[in-house]
Amino acid sequence: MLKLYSYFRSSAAYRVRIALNLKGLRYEIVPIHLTKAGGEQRRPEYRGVNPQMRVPALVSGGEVLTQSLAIIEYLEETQREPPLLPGDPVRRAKIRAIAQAIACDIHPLNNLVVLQYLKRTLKHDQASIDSWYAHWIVSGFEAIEAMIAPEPYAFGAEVSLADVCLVPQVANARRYKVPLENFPRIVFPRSPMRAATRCRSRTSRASSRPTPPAKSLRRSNRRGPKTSRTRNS
Ligand SMILES: N[C@@H](CCC(=O)N[C@@H](CS)C(=O)NCC(=O)O)C(=O)O
Repeated sequence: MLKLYSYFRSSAAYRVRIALNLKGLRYEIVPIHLTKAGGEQRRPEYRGVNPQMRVPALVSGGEVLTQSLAIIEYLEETQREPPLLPGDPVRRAKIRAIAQAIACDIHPLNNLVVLQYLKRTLKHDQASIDSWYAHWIVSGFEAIEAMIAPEPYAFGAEVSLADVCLVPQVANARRYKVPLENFPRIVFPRSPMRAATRCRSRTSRASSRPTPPAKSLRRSNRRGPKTSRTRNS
């Protein structure tokens, strides 16, 4: 079975959970708590899994794969149905552009290590950090708003890699109370987006959504309670 090192609040891991569930793949989650006890991602055991000390990491056939977009493209190549990238190269490039606008341009500026550096090293207060966080989402979303045309998904009638990346980024924006009323296209496809957000593995019925892990260290696709105060991306 596939094994996903994941943190419930990680939007990068959330992308992979959505892709796994859309494709109906069975997987076991190994929770890596990013803030508890200095961050489990920094422990030597996990550093051995992913030297970047970040989630997600996917173990498939004994190989460790990292970087959410690389993992999703691997899943796309090994489990084509349902496709997250269309056959047409132009549409594929446009979908990848949205995925990269989120994963390469917005998210890295709001990642946990960045927020911790702003707080602990540069001594910014929480209000400035929240403003930083909102700024990069808003400027990124302004561009993305002009690049998609929900019909009802970001690029047509079928869910794509763009939606797989948009859903977690919108969830982050909502968690930080970033105003989204100027982004009707991004938030427009409410029911289909919700469907993608909540999509469950056909085999395991695991939810992709950010739910904290159960008390046990290791769980296999079980849902936990709903809230936590920890802030990160
Ligand atoms: N580009 C990477 C980003 C991975 C990443 O930064 N994950 C965050 C959580 S969303 C993380 O593990 N952060 C650990 C830390 O900041 O210490 C990907 O797409 O997988």
